[in-house]
Amino acid sequence: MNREVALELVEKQLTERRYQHTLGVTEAAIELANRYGADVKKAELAAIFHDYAKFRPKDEMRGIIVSQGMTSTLLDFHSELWHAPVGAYLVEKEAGITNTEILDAIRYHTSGRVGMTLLDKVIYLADYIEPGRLFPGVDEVRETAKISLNQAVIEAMRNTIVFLMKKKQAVYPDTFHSYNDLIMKTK
Ligand code: DGI
Ligand code: FE
Ligand code: FE
Ligand code: FE
Repeated sequence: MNREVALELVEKQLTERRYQHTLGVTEAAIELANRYGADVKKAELAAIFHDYAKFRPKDEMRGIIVSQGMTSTLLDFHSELWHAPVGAYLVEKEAGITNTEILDAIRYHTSGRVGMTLLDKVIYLADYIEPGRLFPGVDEVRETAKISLNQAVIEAMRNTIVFLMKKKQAVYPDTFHSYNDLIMKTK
């Protein structure tokens, strides 16, 4: 699928603000893919579709998680986590994207996973550092992203975990597992 068709499909699913975020993630993902040797076309498509399910009603997402046999513990955690796996499912079903690497990068873009692929990392990081993001500490991560993909993903995960803890929110176990996995693999 080409960029224009993909953007048209996604634009209908999102608010203007979220669509602008998506364009930012797409540019960031292309840049990271070029820098770190990921497949640029796959990075572009995964970025365009990564937040496809962001505005689906909670009941619809819950229904898909149950009917598709997705990890049921997801339902015990914040509903913000749901749009990633549900998005992977809907992007295949509604947009006809079948490439597993692209679908996995969408599926794991919020939590990460143990054994993240190069493409998973590119999308995770692009989502965090795209130009529209204003998180405290994001500029540091942008700088790290120029030097080390793994270190930058670790910093983004650490910031996210700390942010959630400060808000006294539960942290989804996959988020910790992804962080630990990268820390132990990266020196
Ligand atoms: O969809 P985006 O806003 O572009 O970004 P995202 O998909 O990376 O994250 C969506 C939200 O999910 C964000 O507010 C942070 C939150 N989040 C990320 N990891 C966890 C989490 N929330 C909980 N409760 N636990 C997590 O592990
Ligand atoms: Fe997201
Ligand atoms: Fe993210
Ligand atoms: Fe996003």
